[in-house]
Amino acid sequence: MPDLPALRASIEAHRSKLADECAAVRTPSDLEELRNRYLGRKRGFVMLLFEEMKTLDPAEKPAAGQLLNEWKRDVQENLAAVEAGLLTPVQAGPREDPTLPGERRPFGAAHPLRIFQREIESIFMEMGFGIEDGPEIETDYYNFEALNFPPNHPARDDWDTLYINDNLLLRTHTSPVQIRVMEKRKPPIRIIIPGKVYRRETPDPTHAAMFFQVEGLVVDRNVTFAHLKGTLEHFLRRLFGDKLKVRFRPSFFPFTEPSAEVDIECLACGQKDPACRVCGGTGWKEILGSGMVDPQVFKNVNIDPEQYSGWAFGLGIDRVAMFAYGIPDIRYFYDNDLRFNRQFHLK
Ligand code: FA5
Repeated sequence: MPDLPALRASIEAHRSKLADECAAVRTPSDLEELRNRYLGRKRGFVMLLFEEMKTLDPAEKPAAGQLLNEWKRDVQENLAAVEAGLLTPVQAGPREDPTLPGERRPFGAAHPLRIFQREIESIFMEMGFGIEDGPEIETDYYNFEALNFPPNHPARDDWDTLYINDNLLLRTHTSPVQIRVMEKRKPPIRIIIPGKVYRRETPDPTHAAMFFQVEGLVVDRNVTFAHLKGTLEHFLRRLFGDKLKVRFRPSFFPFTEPSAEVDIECLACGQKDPACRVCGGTGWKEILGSGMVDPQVFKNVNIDPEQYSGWAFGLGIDRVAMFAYGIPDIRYFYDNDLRFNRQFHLK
């Protein structure tokens, strides 16, 4: 006849098996089978032990009853936990198949404009230029006033932009960084400043409302327009080849005097298509503005124009990249179409 210690030993034996059996459950029918084995009304282990309890010495029955009730609750809790696990998607789904090919995570790639910017940077670095940057949200002072655009000057209209308040705006060019650099540092200065700029502009094949520029600034003693011309021609021929046709056209910028815009031959139509959408049939496309730093700008940053001279330029990276890559519309750069973006590679 069983006694209390024997009953306790039986419970312990089942308890240690139950943990393994729960861990092996994979499907709802595995769980049902396990539930029947332990809690089935007729032959479940728990029920059989309750039957055995009836044969115990009456003095042992209360303790045995308590032990069995705890064990039954324990079994129910374990099975409920297994059931909850089966309901979570990971366990409910099919088991992992290690023979399936892995998931391919797409690699990121540099944007074509970034790739082109690096190319420009490396040509200027070869010539001993450093690289600087500055804020895209600018004050009126740096974007306009320090560059010789007094308030209400009509030249501001060509550089109209989005204002954050009366004093803060999205910069319209990279030229304000010239001022920031010259305030901090005295000549000799030889830098380029790549970055994003913003304008109030109606987009068309060669104009965007947000685009990239790279500014150049050289300040030293005895710097002349010949240095400007030679450096820019060298740069453009390194980009497009020795035979590239380049022309300097007199122009006006409030912060340079004299000023010139630089055009290159239209590489989209080869100067042959009177209906070309890129050059409008002129055969030339303006890619940058440039000039000798105006003496007033030097005075604004406490550099003596009697001792120093300098030149500067501002080039549209998007415009030049269009020619370099044969892209007929500037807006392709901003469509975020991966089929377009993936065609460009860092050299
Ligand atoms: C300027 O922004 C002057 N800061 C350039 C400068 C710097 C002159 C230093 C003298 C000394 P401009 O507005 O012309 O100038 O712009 C310069 C270049 O940016 C243009 O030649 C063109 O290549 C590009 N660009 C201008 N507007 C757009 C636009 N809406 N979309 C794309 N590129 C543009």
